[in-house]
Amino acid sequence: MAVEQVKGLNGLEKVLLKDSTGCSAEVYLYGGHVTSWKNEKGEELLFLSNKALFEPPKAIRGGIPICFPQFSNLGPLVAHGFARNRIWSIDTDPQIAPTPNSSGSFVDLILKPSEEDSKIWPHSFEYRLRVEVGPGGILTLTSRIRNTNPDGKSFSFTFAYHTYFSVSDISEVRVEGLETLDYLDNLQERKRLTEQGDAITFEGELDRIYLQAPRKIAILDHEKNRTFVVIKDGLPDAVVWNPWDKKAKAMSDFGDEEYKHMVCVEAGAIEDPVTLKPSEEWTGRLQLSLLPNTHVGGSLDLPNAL
Ligand code: TA6
Repeated sequence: MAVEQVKGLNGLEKVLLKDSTGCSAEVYLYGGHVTSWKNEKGEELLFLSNKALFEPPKAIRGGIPICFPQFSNLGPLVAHGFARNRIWSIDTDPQIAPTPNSSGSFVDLILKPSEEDSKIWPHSFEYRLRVEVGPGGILTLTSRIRNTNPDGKSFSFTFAYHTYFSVSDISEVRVEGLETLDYLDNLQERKRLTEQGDAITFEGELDRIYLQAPRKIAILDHEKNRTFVVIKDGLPDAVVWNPWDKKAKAMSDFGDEEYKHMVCVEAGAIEDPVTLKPSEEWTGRLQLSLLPNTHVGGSLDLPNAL
């Protein structure tokens, strides 16, 4: 187990995590942003654009951006809120017991609003984020958001872990677990539709918010013969996004061909905002794991280990 704080790109601070099997992750204090998750063979499992800018206030393109206190443009704030554009701190008082005899390694980060933040979002909060790698290379992000308003006021927010998965070829990728669900189609002014397919495949731009999605979602990469498994708690919805060629060209921090090698599957609380009274705390947990095959069809009856 190893936890080390070092200088990352452009002198931004990052924390390196390594578990007892050699699996690793790295998280920048800028944005509380996980930018790498590697298996025991050192294979990178998250997508990070070759053109990602590590220059505040621009969000890092790839990895796992944190969307808080607003997902997308579902409110008055900048798209996806401001948590991913802020420098977080190491949390020296995480107020939670370490996972008992875990073989993993973890870091606790904390974000509190600045005076500037309070001008655009007039609420006090403490956002604690634990990033843990292991056991067995599972990457777990646990967000705990507490309302610390002194004035007795509640607040509401929407949230997502905007995870970019690295895939060999988007045309060989299937997302399973979202069949028959209703979704809001961002390409049709968020029109509500119902998923008809027996899996999601990609032949063009796709940008959908699946509602009340199951706890487990699988992303099958046939070319690499591996499956990512997303397990989410406290996060009812799931966004699936690939920008395809036109949108790829329109993003200055994204390579024109990079859409072929990534897919976003984002666990979130989007359709129904989370509302907290003062001193109430919400928890949203994301667990990512990798299965060495693509035979997970059917009811996604995954090994209990997950
Ligand atoms: O999660 C999908 C999405 O909302 C897309 O509509 C697209 O805007 C993507 O997020 C990236 O957003 P960003 O602000 O990071 O460029």
